[in-house]
Amino acid sequence: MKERLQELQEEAIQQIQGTQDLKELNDIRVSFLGKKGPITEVLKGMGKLPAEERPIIGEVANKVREAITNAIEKKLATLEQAEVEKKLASQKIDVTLPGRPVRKGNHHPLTAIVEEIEDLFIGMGYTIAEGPEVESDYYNFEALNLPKGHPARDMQDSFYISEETLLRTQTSPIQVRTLEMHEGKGPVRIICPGKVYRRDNDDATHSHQFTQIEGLVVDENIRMSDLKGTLTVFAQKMFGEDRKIRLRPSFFPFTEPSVEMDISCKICHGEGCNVCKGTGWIEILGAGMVHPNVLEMAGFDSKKYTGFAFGMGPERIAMLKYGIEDIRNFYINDRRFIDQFKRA
Ligand code: FA5
Ligand code: MG
Repeated sequence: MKERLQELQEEAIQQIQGTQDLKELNDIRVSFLGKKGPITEVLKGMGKLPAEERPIIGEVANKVREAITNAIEKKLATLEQAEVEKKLASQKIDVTLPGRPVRKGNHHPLTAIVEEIEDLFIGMGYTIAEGPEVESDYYNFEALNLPKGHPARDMQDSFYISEETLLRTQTSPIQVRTLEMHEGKGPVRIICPGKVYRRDNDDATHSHQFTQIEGLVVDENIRMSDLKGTLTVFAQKMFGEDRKIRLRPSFFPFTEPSVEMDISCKICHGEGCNVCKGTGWIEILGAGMVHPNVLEMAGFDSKKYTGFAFGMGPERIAMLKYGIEDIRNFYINDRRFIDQFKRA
């Protein structure tokens, strides 16, 4: 019996030393030390031994168990250590690898030009006003001296939402909203940037959704010369003194007299091209002296107060300033286009 136990011990230790695998090691433990294992089997036969031999065999059996258990624990420790080292080796971090660069964003060129124009007018004492893009027929047209059925409504093909609401076709309704808020008292000096919508056919200089910046100044003794001076300062700051500016007589129902301002084309320098449609000039804004009807409807005394207003297209201004040949570039989100306008 003693020999059998010793054989088992040798056999177990051989197997334990031979394995390189944690699971296999556990299997060895179960197979030798488990309830159905050979050692338990041997001990079951102890009852047949003479009484004086039993404690001797019992002691041997305990020693064998202890030896196997110790061998397993030792092996377990080595295998676990090896496992940790393997992990460390495979998950090593190379701290000398270069990092991934973080991409810096930049302003969309349209945002940048609107902010530049805002800054310019804020510098001249204007404040910024805003209004809704879904606008009532009253503010977009009627209060601007364009009653229902007025032929000049056709100048701006509109997206109607219902009989009385539409996507604003211009930022001019903010003129009326601002005047109403002032309750008949000047001075008023604001600019209003925002999106506007028209059923225009898209081409190099027209988009069905575009941006306008409205300007409005109302006070006592405001004259046409104030408008002209303001627009000239604006154009020179924006485009440089060498670019040509011209004011043409025009018509808007909400201004009288009315003008439009053109800037000489940057693409062809006045010779005529696709962008300026062969004229050498590009229209950037409409303007004029606020019509007395508009002032009166908004609660201002038109005998005491006069004013001027203008509405410009920042896309057109950016095109002229940077030589952009197609307005659609602002809306197709091509990074190669947008990234050219990174600020220094
Ligand atoms: C107006 O919208 C008037 N509300 C401007 C105004 C304001 C006049 C205050 C008098 C007093 P107009 O339709 O011309 O006017 O448009 C003004 C500017 O918006 C144009 O000069 C042009 O720069 C720009 N614009 C007009 N239509 C488009 C379009 N489809 N795409 C891009 N820009 C446009
Ligand atoms: Mg026009």
